[in-house]
Amino acid sequence: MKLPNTAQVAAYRRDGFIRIPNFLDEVELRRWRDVTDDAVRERVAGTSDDGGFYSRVFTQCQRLADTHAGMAELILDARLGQAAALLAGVDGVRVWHDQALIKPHYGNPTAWHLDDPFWSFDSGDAVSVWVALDDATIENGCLWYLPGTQREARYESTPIGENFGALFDQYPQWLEREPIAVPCPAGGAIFHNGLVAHGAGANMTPRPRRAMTCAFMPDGATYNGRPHDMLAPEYVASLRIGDPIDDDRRFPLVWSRALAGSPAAGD
Ligand SMILES: O=C(O)CCC(=O)C(=O)O
Ligand SMILES: [Fe+2]
Repeated sequence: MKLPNTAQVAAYRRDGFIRIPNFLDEVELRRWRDVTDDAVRERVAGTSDDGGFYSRVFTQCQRLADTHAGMAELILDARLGQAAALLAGVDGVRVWHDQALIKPHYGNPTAWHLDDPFWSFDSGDAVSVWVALDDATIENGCLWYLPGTQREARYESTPIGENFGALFDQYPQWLEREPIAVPCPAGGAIFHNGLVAHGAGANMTPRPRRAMTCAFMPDGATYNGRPHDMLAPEYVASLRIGDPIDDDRRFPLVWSRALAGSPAAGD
């Protein structure tokens, strides 16, 4: 697993995303694929596709690390957290949620959206990693970004629904911007800021486009009052707006400068 270098950190800070090809080596990629396939198979066993639009945007499985030991090993790898912390420029990161995102063959596009406004903390430093388990291409629904939009975003959520461009009703000033397609080879990773505008095209191929992702919350992020499945009722009951979301059991600290006893240096 590769840590971002100085140029990649600078590009991330400017654009709100960075692609790191060869993030995983071949052995690691095989493991990420096997573990993700197994964890998803286990999670979806006995459930059925409701046939709705969203179920064909992707098969989405969150918090697989909570129920699958192999996935926990991958997601709680301190190097993954260190890469995220280094890009965001923060002293520590916690898992908000991992999620497998398997866009099925001929799957629907992923509507343009921002991530952080769905979440229970407001932060300009939230960072997600998106690991390509298959080559993500223009044909099968790779990610697209509007560079720099993380600096102009507000904490208002747009549904990831059938209305592909609904985000632009909220941000008409972004309609004139040119989006960047970010194809990513299998084993590569894209890191993005939780406030940067992004989406993905339809999968125009007869094969799935698999990705394993994780959203990291900067250590010290505080509760904003927004409900979310990640916050169990008994935990919400213990939280007041402004309290740090820092229960180590629910939101593990994957990497912190203090624990590592070293800077988040990448090169
Ligand atoms: O995989 C996709 O199509 C969308 C991914 C995404 O929105 C994310 O990782 O935040
Ligand atoms: Fe997203």
